Amino acid sequence: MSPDDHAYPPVGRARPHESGTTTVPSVCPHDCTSTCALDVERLSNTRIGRVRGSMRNDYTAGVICEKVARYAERIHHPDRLMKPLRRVGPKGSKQFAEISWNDALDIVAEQFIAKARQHGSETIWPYYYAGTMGLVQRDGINRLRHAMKYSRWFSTICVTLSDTGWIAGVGAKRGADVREVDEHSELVVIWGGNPVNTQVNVMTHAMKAKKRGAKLVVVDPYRTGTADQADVHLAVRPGTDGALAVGVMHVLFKEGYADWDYLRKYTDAPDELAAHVASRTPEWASEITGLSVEEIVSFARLYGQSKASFIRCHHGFSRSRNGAANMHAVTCLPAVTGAWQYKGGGALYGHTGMYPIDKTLIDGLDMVDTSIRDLDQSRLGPILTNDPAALKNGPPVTGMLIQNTNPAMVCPELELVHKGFKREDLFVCVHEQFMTETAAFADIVLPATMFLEHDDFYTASGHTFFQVAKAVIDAPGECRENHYVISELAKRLGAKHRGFDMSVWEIMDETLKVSKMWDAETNWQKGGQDFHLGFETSHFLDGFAWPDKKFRFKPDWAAYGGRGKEMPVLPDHFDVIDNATEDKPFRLVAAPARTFLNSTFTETPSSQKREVRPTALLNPDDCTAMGIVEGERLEIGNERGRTIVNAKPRAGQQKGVVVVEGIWPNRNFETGIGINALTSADPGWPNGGAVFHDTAVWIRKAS
Ligand SMILES: Nc1nc2c(c(=O)[nH]1)N[C@H]1C(S)=C(S)[C@@H](COP(=O)(O)OP(=O)(O)OC[C@H]3O[C@@H](n4cnc5c(=O)[nH]c(N)nc54)[C@H](O)[C@@H]3O)O[C@H]1N2
Ligand SMILES: Nc1nc2c(c(=O)[nH]1)N[C@H]1C(S)=C(S)[C@@H](COP(=O)(O)OP(=O)(O)OC[C@H]3O[C@@H](n4cnc5c(=O)[nH]c(N)nc54)[C@H](O)[C@@H]3O)O[C@H]1N2
Ligand code: SF4
Ligand SMILES: [Mo]
Repeated sequence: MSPDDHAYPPVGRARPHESGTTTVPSVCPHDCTSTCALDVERLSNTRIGRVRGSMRNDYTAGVICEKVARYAERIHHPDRLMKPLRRVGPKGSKQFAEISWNDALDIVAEQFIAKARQHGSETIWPYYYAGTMGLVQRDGINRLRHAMKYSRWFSTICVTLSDTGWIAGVGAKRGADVREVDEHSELVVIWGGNPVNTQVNVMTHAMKAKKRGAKLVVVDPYRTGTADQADVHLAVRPGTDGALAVGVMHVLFKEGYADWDYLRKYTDAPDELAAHVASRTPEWASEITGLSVEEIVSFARLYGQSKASFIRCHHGFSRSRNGAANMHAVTCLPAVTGAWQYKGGGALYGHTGMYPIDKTLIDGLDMVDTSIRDLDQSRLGPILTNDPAALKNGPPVTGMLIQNTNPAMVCPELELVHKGFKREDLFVCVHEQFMTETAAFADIVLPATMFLEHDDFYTASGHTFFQVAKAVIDAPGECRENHYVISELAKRLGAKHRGFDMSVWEIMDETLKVSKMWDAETNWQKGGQDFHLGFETSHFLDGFAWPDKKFRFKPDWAAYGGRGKEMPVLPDHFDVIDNATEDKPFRLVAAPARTFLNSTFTETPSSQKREVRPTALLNPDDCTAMGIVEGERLEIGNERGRTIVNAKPRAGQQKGVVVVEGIWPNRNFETGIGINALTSADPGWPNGGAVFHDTAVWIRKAS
């Protein structure tokens, strides 16, 4: 079969359409909870113009971020990979020669077969993440994994801690709809996130509420663009949100803001909780969080007095060793005041658990063999440097296929990741849109399509629509979609599953049919299917998602295995974070930058220009005490690594907190290695999850 027979639309080619400029619908595929509905200006079969937020989706409501509005800059970038490449110089040297698709795929298959023969099938570890959130193009790699009994995937880099912490109390990954905020919320709390940078649509809705007179509170260790918009900014110490939430609950119970009728009907252990928080005073919380007693008490009163209070729980505050415990503590607040009962009240962390989609065909779930080891995505450094525990005492990883992720920039303990990628006995194939720092380590590089060049469908986390998107333009050069690579490798490896013989569109249609959802064409025509569950269910007024229907103040942490038994029984400050010490007096938050999306968009000139350079934001008093002036070169480091950044005093964060925004390319640092050289691959409690904002560091003037 030629590539063009393999899929409809023909691989790398959009459906036929009229010539001239038209506006066509699409969906943003990037790793962002907004999953915006887009209107794309199509200038020709091969070029796009402006990208706009669509009005057909009332969550997107016509607004998208600046980086995707300028997508033409990324999709038509002169540095896009166009041809398959074979490494001809040392690993990481970027010396490559062009090669045909057939030869490239043959080499990958031969290498995987040879490595598996030598070490067993678990020696191959397909490695991916959410560069595209499209379910077929992102997750098809798992079908190949399971068909070949390659090492399984323990996905930990993003949502593990936050999912665990949310589900521990609520029971399911869903919540109240942010669209309610516009008209109904009296108070909006943006907790542990910076949506001005990371999901602009939350701001659309929060600002509509604010215009009506609702109050906006932001809980974040530094003065973000989001905090700038707030009535109240609570600049906590990183990793102490559990203490803040518990201190707030103390006031809620003490001052009569607890709704006992609600508590008795909807929660598991309200009396125990009330007794427990009685000893956790605002003074106690102040000591841990660094906030004043007054700040804690007045926030508690504001929260208690507002019936319709909406907490938008973000991921940022879960990226600590105690992140799941902190997320759970925050979710206890609306259960104490009964805010769930009101339109515009309650909380949302994410909606993805609400879609009825059956992913068996996409992921090959009918072939899973649980006796095969799973490896922790975030522990790539220890894994590639042959740490026996990280490898679960199994064979070394000697073969990798990497799609949709750039671990040489985004993973913690980056020194180990790079050391591992240089191993001569490791064969790596990277399927990418650009010559990323990960692709530079590869033996074979394959050029990938972008979302406007292939079909796919998308769940969302921030809203409740399920959206289908069709290719808008033809793929440039020899770029091929992920599904093509997976299916072609399957043929060469002898992997058997019907999914490898279907087109993306066929996979979508069959998946939608078995899931009892609209078929792909209908979904596309109508601009997405809304799975909103209605007020009652989305506010858990028909019960929380547990057999006894009660919110859990006492989660069954032990059920998660790992170190669940070590966690506090009731919400508390769980002190397992990387606390500051005399040698490492600063706590580092490695926060997202506005115009980078993880490492994506670091290749576009306008983003590079806006973000300027790797910068350390410090409390002005710390700068004065250390004699540091703006722009000064600072060495920042710990036992894992060190790098150099430029100082910037910034009011609105506590002393002893340092913030470095953005996953800058390693090449942008004098040391040749970026901020993730300092972050740790330690798994969070109870059972894993990356801890990017939980890092003790020292800071010195660079020599
Ligand atoms: N522009 C841009 N957009 C992005 C991304 C990006 O890198 N850039 N990344 C995308 C991805 S993969 C994700 S998962 C989402 C994440 O998006 P969100 O869920 O919205 O979370 P973040 O904005 O990452 O949260 C970061 C904020 O959390 C704060 N924070 C860190 N530690 C703590 C803490 O202990 N307590 C509290 N209260 N706050 C803390 C940081 O200071 C920072 O301001 O964004 C996506 N969108
Ligand atoms: N310091 C620090 N580090 C972090 C974080 C942080 O806050 N601070 N956040 C963490 C989080 S939340 C996450 S989710 C991870 C994300 O880390 P990654 O998943 O690595 O995300 P990106 O850096 O955006 O890389 C995605 C890559 O996929 C490629 N890609 C996009 N679409 C396709 C496609 O259709 N096919 C193929 N083959 N490739 C495609 C893009 O070109 C890009 O290089 O980073 C983590 N790292
Ligand atoms: S806000 Fe998020 S989903 Fe929307 S266009 Fe930007 S990156 Fe895409
Ligand atoms: Mo993420």
